[in-house]
Amino acid sequence: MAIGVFDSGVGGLTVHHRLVERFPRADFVYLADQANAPYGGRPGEEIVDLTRAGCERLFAEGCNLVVLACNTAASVALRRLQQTWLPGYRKALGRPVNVLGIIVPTIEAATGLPWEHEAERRGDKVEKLDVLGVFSTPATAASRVYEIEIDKRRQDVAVFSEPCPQLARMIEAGADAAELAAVIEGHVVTLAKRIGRPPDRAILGCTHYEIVADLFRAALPPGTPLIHQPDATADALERYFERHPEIDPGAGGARRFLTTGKPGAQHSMVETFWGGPLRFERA
Ligand code: DGN
Repeated sequence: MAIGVFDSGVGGLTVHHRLVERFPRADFVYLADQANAPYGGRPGEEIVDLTRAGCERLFAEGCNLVVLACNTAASVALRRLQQTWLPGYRKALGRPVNVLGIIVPTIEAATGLPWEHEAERRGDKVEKLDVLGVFSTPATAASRVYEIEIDKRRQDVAVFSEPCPQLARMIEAGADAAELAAVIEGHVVTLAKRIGRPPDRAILGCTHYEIVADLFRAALPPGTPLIHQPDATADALERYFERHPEIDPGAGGARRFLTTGKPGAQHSMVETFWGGPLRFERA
């Protein structure tokens, strides 16, 4: 049995990478739906259908748990799939399976105690949290999931989402750093103008953006803490396995990478981030 990690493309590798470090003995299957990437500008129904197809594929590969390492899929499709598809599918499959997202863990890290701890570890400045900036795809921003979920926990925090329509596509295509930096700086400036000042903390609310986290750090005022979804997701998954011993993550240390797009190597920015070559098989 294995843990499945799903994204429209290479962004979810940022989460996968951290999960592999945290659960080295578990078996992992990563699925990139690159034939349909990016998801960020698609209608909601399409995102739901594509996400369900991705989960089915990963369950068919023997996964017991699928982590939607994609804010767009998690914000638009997760609740729908958990409520209307998963219960029946689980019965039909005859084994315990589940689908988890990354947004609630990220929000818990951004607004709760684990954050203070994380910030100290990284040497970031810990300040009172008044204004949180969220950089994401247009679909995630339009879902208002960060605003809604944060408001349930902290009414004293103002959330400003900044949709970045081109960024995931550029990262997926391996655009050069100068081009990416210019786009990121533009979004940081726009967000600061809308707020009237820079945010106190920022969430990279698209897993692709973690690959260029250094460019966000450089564009934001020095010391602005960034919330890291991969860390937050790994923490949440650890707690999940404690509560759900029936979900078996495997113990063979297998790593498979599937894509609905072009099999083979990924571009160099992804391999640099990953720390070595990555071979994708056709899904
Ligand atoms: N990496 C994904 C996310 O976190 O939203 C999706 C990127 C995309 O498909 N636009």
